Amino acid sequence: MMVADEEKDIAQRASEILRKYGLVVLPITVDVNTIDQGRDKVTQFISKAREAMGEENHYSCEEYYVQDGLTLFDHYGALAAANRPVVYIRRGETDNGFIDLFGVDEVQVEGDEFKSCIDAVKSELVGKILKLATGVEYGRTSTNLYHHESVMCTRRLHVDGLMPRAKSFLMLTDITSLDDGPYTFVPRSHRWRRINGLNHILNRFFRHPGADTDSTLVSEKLGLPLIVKKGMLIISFQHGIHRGWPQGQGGKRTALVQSWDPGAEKFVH
Ligand SMILES: O=C(O)CCC(=O)C(=O)O
Ligand SMILES: [Fe+2]
Repeated sequence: MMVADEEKDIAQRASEILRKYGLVVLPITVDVNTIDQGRDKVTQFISKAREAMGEENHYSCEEYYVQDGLTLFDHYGALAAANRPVVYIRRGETDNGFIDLFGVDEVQVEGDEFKSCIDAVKSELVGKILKLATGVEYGRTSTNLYHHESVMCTRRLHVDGLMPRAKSFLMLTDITSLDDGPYTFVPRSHRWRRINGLNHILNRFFRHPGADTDSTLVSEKLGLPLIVKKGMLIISFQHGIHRGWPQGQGGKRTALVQSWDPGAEKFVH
């Protein structure tokens, strides 16, 4: 599922892999030093915001919002539409402590390094690969940063929805083992329309306590964790089955995430 550096037409090859497996991993042209600098600056920004919040459960200033749980903005749409970046610390039985940063384009960090990383995750190359794989024009929606540190209980296998959607992930840290909590995908599951549709109906009908989009019919063993180095770009169909692998104590993962929807022209941040 990996496109080698030297392949002639990377976009063409990547689109074939993506169409077949629902996921492709390719190298991107941002040097490691730029990635390290960009990542360190944005994680410093997150630490600063958390410190400013102190013992409260949310805090806001002219530059950003920070919230522990859904305390200020209480659903995804509101977080994505906020007029400033939001450092959102997820709370709950699963994904507790997962930091989801909304509005990364507006985060004020010194230098150009973080901006270069953002440009890479939203690059036209991704749009081109999606178009070649599906025949449909995909547009960018939200751009986020995921920061995981010792998130030991993550949401199990799921789909983001039944309709075609994609995300590109630019890894800003090396994933060296399962303890780092790799992104995990069930190969070819973007084509399992009947299973995914049936699963949705069953979850509703039997009042499954989790989300309707949980892939309860699918064995966890089918998930392929992606042990990838920083600078690798993962493109994944989110109507395919996926999860974040549960981290070990001390495990770390930071990634930029760009969402893509067919026909979307809305640019949130
Ligand atoms: O990167 C992860 O941990 C998975 C997150 C996820 O399910 C998603 O972005 O849709
Ligand atoms: Fe997901």
